[in-house]
Amino acid sequence: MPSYPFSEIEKKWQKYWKDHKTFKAIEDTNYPPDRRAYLLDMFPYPSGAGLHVGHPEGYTATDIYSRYLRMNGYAVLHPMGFDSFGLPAENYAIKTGTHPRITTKQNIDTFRKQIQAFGFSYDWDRELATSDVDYYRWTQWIFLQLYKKGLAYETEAPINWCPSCLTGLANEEVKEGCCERCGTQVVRKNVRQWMLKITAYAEQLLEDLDDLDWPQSVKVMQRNWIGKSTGAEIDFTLAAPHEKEKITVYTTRPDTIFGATYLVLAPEHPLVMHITSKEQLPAVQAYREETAKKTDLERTELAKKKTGVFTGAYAVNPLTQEKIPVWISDYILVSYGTGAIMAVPAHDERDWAFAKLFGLPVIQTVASEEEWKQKGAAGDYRTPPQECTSADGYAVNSGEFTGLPTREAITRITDYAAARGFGKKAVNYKLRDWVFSRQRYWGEPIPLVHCPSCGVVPLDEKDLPLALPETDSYSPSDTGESPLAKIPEWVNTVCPHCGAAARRETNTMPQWAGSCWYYLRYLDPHNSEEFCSKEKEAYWMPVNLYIGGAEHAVLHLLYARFWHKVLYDLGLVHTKEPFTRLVNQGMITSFSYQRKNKSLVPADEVVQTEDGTFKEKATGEPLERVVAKMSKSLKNVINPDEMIEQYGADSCRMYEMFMGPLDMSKPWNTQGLIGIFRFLEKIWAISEAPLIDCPVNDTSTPENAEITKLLNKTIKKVTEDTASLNFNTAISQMMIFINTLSKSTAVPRFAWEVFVKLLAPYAPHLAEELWEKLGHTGTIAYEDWPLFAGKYCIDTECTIVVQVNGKVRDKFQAAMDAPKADLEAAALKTEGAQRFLDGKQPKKIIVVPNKLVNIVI
Ligand code: ANZ
Ligand code: ZN
Repeated sequence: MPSYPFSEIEKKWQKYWKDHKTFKAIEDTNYPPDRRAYLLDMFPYPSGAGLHVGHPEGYTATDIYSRYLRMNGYAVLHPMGFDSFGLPAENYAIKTGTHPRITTKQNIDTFRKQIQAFGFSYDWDRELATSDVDYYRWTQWIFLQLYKKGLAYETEAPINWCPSCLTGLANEEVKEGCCERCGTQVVRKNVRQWMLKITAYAEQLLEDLDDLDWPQSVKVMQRNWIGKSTGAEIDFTLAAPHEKEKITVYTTRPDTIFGATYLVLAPEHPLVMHITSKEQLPAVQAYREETAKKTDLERTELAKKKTGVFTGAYAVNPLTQEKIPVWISDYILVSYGTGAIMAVPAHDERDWAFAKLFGLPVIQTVASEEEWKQKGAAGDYRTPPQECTSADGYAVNSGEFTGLPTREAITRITDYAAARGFGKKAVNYKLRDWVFSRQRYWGEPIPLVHCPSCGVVPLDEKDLPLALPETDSYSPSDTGESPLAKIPEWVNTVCPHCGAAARRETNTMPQWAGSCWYYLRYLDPHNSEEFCSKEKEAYWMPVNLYIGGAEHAVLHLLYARFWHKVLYDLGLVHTKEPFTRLVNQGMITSFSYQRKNKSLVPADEVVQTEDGTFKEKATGEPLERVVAKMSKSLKNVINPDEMIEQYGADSCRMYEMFMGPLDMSKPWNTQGLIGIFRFLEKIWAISEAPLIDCPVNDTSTPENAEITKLLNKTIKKVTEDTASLNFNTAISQMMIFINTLSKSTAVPRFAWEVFVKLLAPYAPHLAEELWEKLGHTGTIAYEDWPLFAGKYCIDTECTIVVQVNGKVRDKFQAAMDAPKADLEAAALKTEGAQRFLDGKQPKKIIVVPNKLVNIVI
């Protein structure tokens, strides 16, 4: 078999595509709107580690789809760029003194080269990097629009503070109480922060999810993150000596109010110091100080034991008129609802734990369906329950509301409170405003000025960009201020409003800012007048398919939707949502090797024995092969450059698609890549043999008839599977076809031409070369996608499985749609059936046409 010269072929065609700008996207209005496609990859953060084999998984998928749509007559926009602001470059600069601009440029150059080696059909003229001043000028411009719309505000707020990175973190960047980047325990600290009012869009962000063609899991995560809760606010008047004051609580269960035996305030609640009695003051104060040190997570999910202090004050339950004590506890968050609750220990787990700890009374107000059936309205529900249940049921011990099903009781009691002026319906969201500032250097400067007389003044739009100044000191100051605060030439400026001496804002934007709108800049990346022209936006938007990792379910994907909605409300984009369809690629894992005690052994310390099992080199201990995340320490990281070098880009692309369904996690196995390489070698070998000329879909010889049938079936399968992103099964079908061609004595030219086109999106370099070998000039990229002739796709024969008592015993070939009696007779004659029948008469025979015959004996 002549070896397949992939290296020359791939270099040759990559140069051709570049020289001819083959994949340049143009806004040609001859393409109707439904023939335009915007296919987007989540652009990479150019880390120092270089490309991971997980990156090209999604990129190959969008690339196959892009190439497929071009061949189907679509105008396609398929761009690539870099998300290049962020902490690692800055941390590296602190360590080495190399400017983040320099390392970022080096990393981008490496990434670009690695990505280009795969032969993706990007329009490279649209490349962008979020840290380029021509790009972030428009990030700053959009920020000013948000600011002018009242969606950016400054606050002195306790934030999640990483004592190691010396920076504030968004809730999303805190993982189990620790900094997502460095793992240090996060603490609370008061810092001056810029916030974005994403909460103003909570309802729209929630509602519009319904119409998106996104994975259900991502939608669920966004819904939970937004966390809409409906209930009521109810006022509790305080008892003397504070009878003029009231505490408003938020509850989702107003139906349980007859069981509210005490109130709990968040320790930071503004009323606390006012109502606390003299005796309780020291304890309350000490408790407030303790609370200030804890994060929300430590106060809620991580808290093992409830804590709290009595304030000495009492309130009156508006339905029972009972005097009930007012406590403070850190399980009540000041930032949610009203920062105060009515505690119903019988039906809320947290209240139950608290009441048990402090010996507070428990009153049942909901009976389960079962209990209600047994005891009914006249039953006795006075004994305090032995456990807490939050399930719905029927109201009990609830005065005139007793007997109402929970949902009805909620409405009725809310209405009752509203009619008497001590309550109203209320909605709350878990979603918090977005902490939009970082005390770091390598980010977009926030284009605002602090003037002693005018306050905060936005820069004039014409004074953008506000460029990052040069410096060689990237460490944040230990006051928590950004390194920019240490550059007086930059900080000191004049007020754009009154001209007096003023100071620039020194916080920078978080890493998520640049990725909130990059898909819009691709539309018009060189525009120096606007962030993107209206015509181009109208031509391409919205994004038809967006592919990327599932880890972005709530961060990037929620922030980008938020900015897009703001731009929509400003009339700057024409759709409410940016990404119509989203697909998450599965993670590419790797094999790893595990000892009996479950510890993992680095791959280079493992040998494979002759019987195919694995053992540890040093000790000979048998190891089990398991699937794990790729990691440097396990030495199981696959380097894409080496794979391309050894097997070529086409093999790598096809292998990653052949590994399994796009959205599933799957382990890398270089043996599988070699299998694909052999498949491409086979294709090459066929192209080296002479072709025969005969009419299209010729059936004049048995061999041609077989090829014609299989070819049309292959067109059908590859078309359907490519269109539905089922690339692995499309490749299987191509393999079936090639196996048949390999056995044939002479391959008809028409069949080969069609196959090369089917191959083109998957192995584009090889396909271009084969197309040229077929005598064509120019690129295959815009050739018409083949159509199948339906009549050749119909099967005339099928395989019938023979079962005896439900177990498979034999099979035979039959004509499609053969009569049942014929199938029964043929099945009984098979050797497998004969053996098990052993002369007996069958009790029953079940026939499933075209599939199986089951003989019951
Ligand atoms: C009384 C009650 C009785 C409650 C019952 C629940 C069950 P979601 O669904 O998360 O909105 N709550 C209200 N504000 C709170 C705060 N700032 N910090 C901690 N907890 C707070 O939950 C709303 C419920 O959480 C509210 O309804 C309140 O407890 C509590 F059988 O009120 B409930
Ligand atoms: Zn001023």
